[in-house]
Amino acid sequence: MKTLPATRQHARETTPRPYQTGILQRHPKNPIIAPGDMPVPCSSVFNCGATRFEDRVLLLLRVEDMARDNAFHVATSKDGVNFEIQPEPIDYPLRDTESRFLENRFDMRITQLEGHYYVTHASWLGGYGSCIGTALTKDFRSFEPVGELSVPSNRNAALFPEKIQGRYARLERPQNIDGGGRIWVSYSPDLLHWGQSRPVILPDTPWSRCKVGAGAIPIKTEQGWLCVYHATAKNCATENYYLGAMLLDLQQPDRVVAAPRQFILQPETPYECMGQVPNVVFTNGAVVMPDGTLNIYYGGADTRICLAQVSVDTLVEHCLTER
Ligand code: BMA
Repeated sequence: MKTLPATRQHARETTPRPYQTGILQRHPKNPIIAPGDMPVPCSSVFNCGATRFEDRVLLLLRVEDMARDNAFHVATSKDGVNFEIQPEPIDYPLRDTESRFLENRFDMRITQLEGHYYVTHASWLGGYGSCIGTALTKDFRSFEPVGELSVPSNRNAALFPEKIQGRYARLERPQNIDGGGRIWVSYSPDLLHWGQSRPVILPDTPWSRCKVGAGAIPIKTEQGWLCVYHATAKNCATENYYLGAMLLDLQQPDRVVAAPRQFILQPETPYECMGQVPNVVFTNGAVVMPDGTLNIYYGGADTRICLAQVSVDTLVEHCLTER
C-alpha cells in the first residue's frame, strides 16, 4: 500500500485550525455564552446589547425558549469573558397580547447618554415589518418604554452617545425597495422626533450587496466615530452575515471618513456556521475595555454569543490604511 509523505500525513491527521481571515481575534473560549450556559432552558441566546455598567461589562441577552418566544436577561462580568447571568428576565413588555399590533421586540442596543441608558430595539409589527422602539433605564431593573419612534420598515437603530452639533443622532436601517437596506443617519432635537435623514454611502462590495446595517454603538475617537456594522450577501444557499468597520465624521456622521472594502469578520467557525440561522455573525454590542481593547460581542448563527477582540487603535488604523 502506498503511504503519503510524512508532511501530508501530518496535515491529514491534524485537526484543521480555524481560519482567521479578518482582523479580529476570536476569543479562545468561544462561544462565551451558549444555550447550555443559561440558568433557564432555552434554544438560543444571541445578539446582545452591551455597555459598561458600574465597574462591569453588562450584556442584555436575547434568549429564545423552546416556543421561540424571546425574553431578555441581564448578564454582568468583571473581565468581559466570564458572565453571571440573571435567571429572571427583565421587566419590559416585549409584545402586546391584546391588540397584537406589537408582536415582538428584539436586538437591543444600549447607549449611555446624559446620565441614562437608552435601549433601542427592533419592534416587530407583524405584516408591517419592524420599526424602531426605545426604552430608558438607569439601573437595568426597571425599564420605561419611550415608544416606537419610526414608521416601518426600519430597524438596527444605534443612538450616538452624545449630541452632535446640538442634535441627537442615530444610525438606522430602513428597508430598500428591493428588500435590502442601507445605513442612514437621522437627527432629533429631543430624542422623540427624528428626521433630516441622510444615507451613509459605503463601498459596494461582494459581501455587502444585500443589507448593510448598524452594529455596535459608535465609539468616539480622534479620527472619527468608529463603527462596527453588519452586511449581508446572498449566495446560492444562504444569506451570509459579515462584519465591517468604518469611521464617520465627528461633526457630520453621515459623511464617511474611511471604510475599507475588506470585511473584518466572516462566518467560518462551526459556531458561526451551524445553528438556527447558518453563516451569521451579527453584532449589536461592543465595549471598550480599560486597556483599550474593543470587545465585540456577536451572535453566532443566531444561537450563541461569541467574542471577538481588537484594540481600538488597531481598528482605527486599519480603517485609515486599508482601502
Ligand atoms: C436580522 C435580524 C437579526 C438576526 C439576523 C440573522 O434580520 O433579525 O436578529 O441575527 O437577521 O438571522
